[in-house]
Amino acid sequence: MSTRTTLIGGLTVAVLAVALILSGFGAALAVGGVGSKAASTTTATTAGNSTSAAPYVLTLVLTTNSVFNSTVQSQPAFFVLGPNGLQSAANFTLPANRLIKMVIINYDDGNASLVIPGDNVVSGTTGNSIFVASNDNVNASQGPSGIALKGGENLTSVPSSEIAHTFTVPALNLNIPIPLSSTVVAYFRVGQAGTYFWFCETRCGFGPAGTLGAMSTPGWMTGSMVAS
Ligand SMILES: [Cu+2]
Repeated sequence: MSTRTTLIGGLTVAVLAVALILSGFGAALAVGGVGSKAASTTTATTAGNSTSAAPYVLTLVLTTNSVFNSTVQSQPAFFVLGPNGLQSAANFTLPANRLIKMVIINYDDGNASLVIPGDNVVSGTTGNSIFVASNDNVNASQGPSGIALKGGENLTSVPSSEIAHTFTVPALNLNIPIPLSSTVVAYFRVGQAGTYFWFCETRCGFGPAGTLGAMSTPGWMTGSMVAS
C-alpha cells in the first residue's frame, strides 16, 4: 500500500513548488511539475528518423514497499525493467520517432486522489486509450472447464476511485492513469528528440498534500526520459 494522505488544497502545492525550486529540483517542476500541463522539454535536437517497424518495448514496474527514509517510510516507485532486472526510472532513454509500447506492471492496490481531477482521462496514446489487464479480467465467470478469461479491456478513462498512479508527460500531452493492481499497455510516439519530464499525478507521496517524498523525488514518482 502506498501512503495515502488527506487533501489540503492548492496552497500546499504552491509552497512545495517554491521549496523544490529552492532545493534545485525546480528546474524540472517549475516548467512542468505536479499538476502542470505546461511544456517541460529542456533540450531538443533534430530527431533522427527510424524506419523500424516493430514497436520499442519499454516495461515499467510500480512497487510499493521501498523505504524512502526513516521518517517517510514506505513509498511507491516506478522502475524500468531492464535486461538485468529493475533499474532506476530517474532517467531512462527511448527512441524518438518510433512507436513505443509501454507496459506498466503495477503492484499497488491503493487508491490515491488525482492532483488534477481530469487526469483520469487517457491522452497522448494511440487511440487515446490504454489496454488494462487485471484480476477483474480473470474468472469473471466460471467457465465449464475452469477459469473463464475476459482477457482485458481497452479504456479511454479510469474511474478516479480506481487509480493508484499516473504516468504523465506534460510536454507530450501523455497521460496514462494506472488502475489498482493492474498491467497497463499503451502505445505512443515521441515525435521530437529531447528530454521530457515524467510525473505521477496522484497524491501518492508524503506530507499533508501527498506531494512530498516519492512525489518530488526523481526515480520514485518523477524523472526524465531522453528520446533520441
Ligand atoms: Cu504515484
